[in-house]
Amino acid sequence: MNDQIVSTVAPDMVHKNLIGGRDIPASDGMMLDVLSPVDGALFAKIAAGTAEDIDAAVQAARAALEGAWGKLTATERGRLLMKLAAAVEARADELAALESRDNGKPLRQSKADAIALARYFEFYGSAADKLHGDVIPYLNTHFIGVERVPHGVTGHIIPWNYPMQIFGRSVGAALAAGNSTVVKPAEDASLTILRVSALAREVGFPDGALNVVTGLGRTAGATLAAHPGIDFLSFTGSPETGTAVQTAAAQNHVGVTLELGGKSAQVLFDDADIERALPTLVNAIIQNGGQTCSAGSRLLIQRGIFQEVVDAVAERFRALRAGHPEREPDLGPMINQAQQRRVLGYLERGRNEGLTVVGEGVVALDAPAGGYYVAPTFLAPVPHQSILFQEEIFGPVLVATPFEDEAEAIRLANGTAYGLVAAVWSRDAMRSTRVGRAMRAGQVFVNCYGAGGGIELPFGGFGRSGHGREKGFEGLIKFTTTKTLVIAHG
Ligand code: TXE
Repeated sequence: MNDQIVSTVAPDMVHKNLIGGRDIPASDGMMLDVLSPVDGALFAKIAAGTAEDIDAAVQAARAALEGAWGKLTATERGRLLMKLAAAVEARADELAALESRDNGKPLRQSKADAIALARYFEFYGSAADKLHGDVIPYLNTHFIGVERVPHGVTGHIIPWNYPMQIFGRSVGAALAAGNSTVVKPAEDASLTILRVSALAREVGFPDGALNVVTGLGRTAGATLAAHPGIDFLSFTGSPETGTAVQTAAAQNHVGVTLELGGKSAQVLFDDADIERALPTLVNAIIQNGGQTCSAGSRLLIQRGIFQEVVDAVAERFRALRAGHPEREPDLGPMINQAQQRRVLGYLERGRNEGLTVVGEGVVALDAPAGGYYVAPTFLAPVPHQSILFQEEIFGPVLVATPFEDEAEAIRLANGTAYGLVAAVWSRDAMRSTRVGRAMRAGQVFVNCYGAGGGIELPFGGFGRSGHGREKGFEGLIKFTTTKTLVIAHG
């Protein structure tokens, strides 16, 4: 689509790339339509970033490293991030409204994402000048200093499900460590990242420290992943695209962090506090319409309490309502029509497998007709061979499976290709600790569940969930490498 038909959306909803501190249209002038998942209506346009745009952004990032950005002290970088945190927090309502329109999540969730984004900048901003190296004892005639240095120019490919949070955890850490960055947001949800990047410019980030090129994954994303000027890559998205990104990174011999989703299990033993667990079991799959990498999408329930828990969860599911994000629904629409079809496709396959729906919510009667809504659905019992037990659906679909004993619980919990998050519910502290330690997951919760996983806590997976960690101090370290200086002094 070219500039001539840009007038179909409000002028402030036509967005350019941010390269070297300037708003620049795509090199060929092309734009992408942005449809709101709330009602399917066209409401914004973004630049359809090209290979030339990515190249310009990488060059701008390199120049920033060699220029004003690279000259800042760690304390100065930290202060800038803290200023940005304050600016984001002050505009949390505005950012939330924009996110809900762009991504469809309920307003309260968008607001929580904006607050979390501010907290990421605060966390990494305050850590910037606490990131220090080491002195290693060696020969008495030598002094050995090990310095922590940034990789250089880092590339960040962001998905659409939590744009603000994933931007915060990855770009916040990279900037704190002193890298300059090139960001490719998801084509379905770029707007809050563009807005926050404009705020970064306003609070004084030097030109080129933070560059954003919007556009399609197969063009802008693939070019960024393969660009020889990139020194490290951070990717969150699907396993298939993760493979493509890592393959591209391998050609340039650079490192990559991959966070690729999950099929996380919550294990309930017969001594669990069921009343305490219930709201968490439901929220862990309903939050963001189940479009959460760490969604608690499988319930493993000990045989003796299986029916009781299934009945109680089913009852809660029947009260759930998908609807317009501004009308306090339990969940909003799916991000786009493809995702809606994908989720409905899984439900169809479940029906073909003969699985039973035990609890189903509703799509609100006043949900806009053109939106991509899906009724939350709970199925039980679901055998572990089922595709619904094994694959990430990324929608409001929960499955429950009974188990007999501890050994079977562990086998089932670890019985998918993923390994992102898990939870154990039991009043027996020794058992929950034992089982928790046996889980193959990057984060394990006991008698609680943290979909999203916390800003301060390292987050990432095993197996098909990817490798490397973001969030917490470990996430900051990931955006650095070491340089050892050996000084002979006689
Ligand atoms: O992901 P993609 P999609 C899972 C979830 C979902 C499925 C598909 O199961 O249903 O993936 O979602 C960019 N080179 N997750 O298709 O394609 C793309 O533009 C470089 C889990 O949206 O992985 C976007 O910015 N980049 C997940 C980002 O990659 C490319 C979050 C993610 O898109 C590219 C999202 C390419 N060849 C989906 N192709 C999580 N871990 O939370 C696309 N992209």
